[in-house]
Amino acid sequence: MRRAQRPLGARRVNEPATHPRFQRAAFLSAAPDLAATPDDSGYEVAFAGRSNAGKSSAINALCHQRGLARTSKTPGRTQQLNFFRLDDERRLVDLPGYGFAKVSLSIKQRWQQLMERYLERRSSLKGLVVVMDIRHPLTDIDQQMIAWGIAADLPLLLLLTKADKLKRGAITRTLAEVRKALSAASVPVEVIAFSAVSRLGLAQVQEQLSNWLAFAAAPSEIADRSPLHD
Ligand SMILES: Nc1nc2c(ncn2[C@@H]2O[C@H](COP(=O)(O)OP(=O)(O)OP(=O)(O)O)[C@@H](O)[C@H]2O)c(=O)[nH]1
Ligand SMILES: [Mg+2]
Repeated sequence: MRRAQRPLGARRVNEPATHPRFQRAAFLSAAPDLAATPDDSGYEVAFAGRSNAGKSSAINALCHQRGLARTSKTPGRTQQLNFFRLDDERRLVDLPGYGFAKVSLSIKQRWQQLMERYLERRSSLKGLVVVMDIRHPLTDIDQQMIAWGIAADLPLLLLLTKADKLKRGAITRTLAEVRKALSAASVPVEVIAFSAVSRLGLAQVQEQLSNWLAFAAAPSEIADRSPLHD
């Protein structure tokens, strides 16, 4: 289900305002382990990625709230699963970052077990967003995360973020490389160039997440749809 890409140079002013369904997001809880996670019911979408990749910034951009998920220049800031409530049955999750240096093997193993189990067992989890710096996508540990997502049969959205740091040609090349690398995946994979700064790709992310979270289309969206494509 590839769709035509939005123009890469699209400016922030051209992006539609965030839908109220995301703007309403509020912090729900932080869980250090699976036992502390909220009820496993309804619909959940999780954001995974290397430390400092831009997960929390992506969630904030998506929800139009600067301080919703805490961002930091210090890698490894988010060490718990942070849950954000969209409504009674829908949540976003900011997962602990991975790949940061200077942590012990036992912390790494604990993280690995937590991620694998969460992806495998969480039945409300409807899709996994893997956030990668567009300048260094698909590192070994990203590929491990993607492999766990595929093993758990989760549809994937690969968000190539910090696209504001690259020129258009390099963005297009990287998009093509990452799509090619995942072309044989056994789950649906969408790859989007994104920037929390310029808001490039924001509308596409909202659309994908709205599908996963089973938000009913607003009446105006239904009216816009051609009957041929219903
Ligand atoms: N230029 C640019 N900087 C970004 C973008 N997204 C995030 N950043 C910066 O990258 C740094 C890390 O962003 P975070 O959102 O905190 O990253 P994170 O993945 O949540 O990191 P951890 O919580 O440590 O796992 C911050 O200094 C952000 O301001 C982006 O799209 N463009
Ligand atoms: Mg974070």
